[in-house]
Amino acid sequence: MVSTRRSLLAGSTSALAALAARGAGATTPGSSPPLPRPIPVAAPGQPGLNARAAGKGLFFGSAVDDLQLQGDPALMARIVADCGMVVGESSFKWEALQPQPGHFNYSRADALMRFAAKNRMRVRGHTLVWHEANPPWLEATLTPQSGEALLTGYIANVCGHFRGKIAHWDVANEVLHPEDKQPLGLRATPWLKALGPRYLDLAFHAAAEADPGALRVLNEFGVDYALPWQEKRRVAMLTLLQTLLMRGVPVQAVGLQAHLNAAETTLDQRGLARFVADIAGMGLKVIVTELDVRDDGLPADIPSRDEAVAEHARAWLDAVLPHPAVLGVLTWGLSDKRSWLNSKFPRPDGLPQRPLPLDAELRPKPLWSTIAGAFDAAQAR
Ligand code: 9MR
Repeated sequence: MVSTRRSLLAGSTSALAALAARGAGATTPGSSPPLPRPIPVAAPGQPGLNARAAGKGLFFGSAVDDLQLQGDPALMARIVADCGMVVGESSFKWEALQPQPGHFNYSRADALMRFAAKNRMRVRGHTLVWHEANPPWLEATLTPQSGEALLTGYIANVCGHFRGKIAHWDVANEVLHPEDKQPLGLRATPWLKALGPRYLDLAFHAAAEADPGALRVLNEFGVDYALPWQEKRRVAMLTLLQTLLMRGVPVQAVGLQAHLNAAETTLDQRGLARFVADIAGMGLKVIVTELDVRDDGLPADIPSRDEAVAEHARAWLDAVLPHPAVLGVLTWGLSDKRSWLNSKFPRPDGLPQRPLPLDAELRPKPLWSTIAGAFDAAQAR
């Protein structure tokens, strides 16, 4: 399952690139001033990431932030060039769609829908049930008595509004937190407290009823490494899926968020590949939903930082992408211009993180080439 040969080849290519980069910066007595370091740029006319993915029956996409959608045409042009799918970074969350009880506001989400339709891109809906990004009124009103109607009424309205136009719904997001010591390793969210684990049954059934054509996804983070707390989450995920499927809950896919950490040394490709195979063995699809690679544990030097980020993602993708149940990859933003990681995990030296495929000037980085190479090397499905 793990493509060692490809990793080695890919590794030697990047080692060559690193040598070339160093060479370009070197000076000899009497020579002209150092040239800028070469950046691996997609040649003009070279296919974008989604075109490469589509050649193998996969897709590539990115999260889109509202402000960038409205005010950054250069970035949006790059999104169009590289993406076949977009997902609202915040515009489809509960606080955006129903800020007041009884009042739905689809303006931000509809703006993304129009952008996607105009540019022939598909859209993921993110997310119906989560413990974050909820309007204050919701948690104030949520009780064991009101919970079911609140949840199913919301999902019927939202999935009904977008019916037939959404490729996937993240029906439930980040539901695991074994440290909370709840049944099935579930997170002690307001939903769990009000309704027990059956809040998941209600959510998936309501989504299936309101928009049967949208793929129903359980989206989760923290299942990437052989760290004890992540191993626990993998086991909890497999048990939860088995339980849901046995109860006839219509979950169809697992989203692996893939918020990776370039300084993490416990990536276990075999274990990760087995985890994907176990999910697929239950008849479920897998989507890489929020890939980015934090670099706050790495030294500042940009070329080596970019190489390390790309190598880390390459190792992760080498383990996951070969499985035919994997449908595609989305990154959590396309350009380093803006990333949630800068506020959540600021670098100690104050420099911005470089977690995404394009740099802040929208030039492709080694991570772009890694993702392109992973699609080029993938088996057609
Ligand atoms: O990147 C998102 C950030 O801008 C929002 O403030 C935050 C809360 O809505 O959500 C971030 O996106 C998260 C995603 O919805 C779920 N997985 C983790 C992402 C990063 O926190």
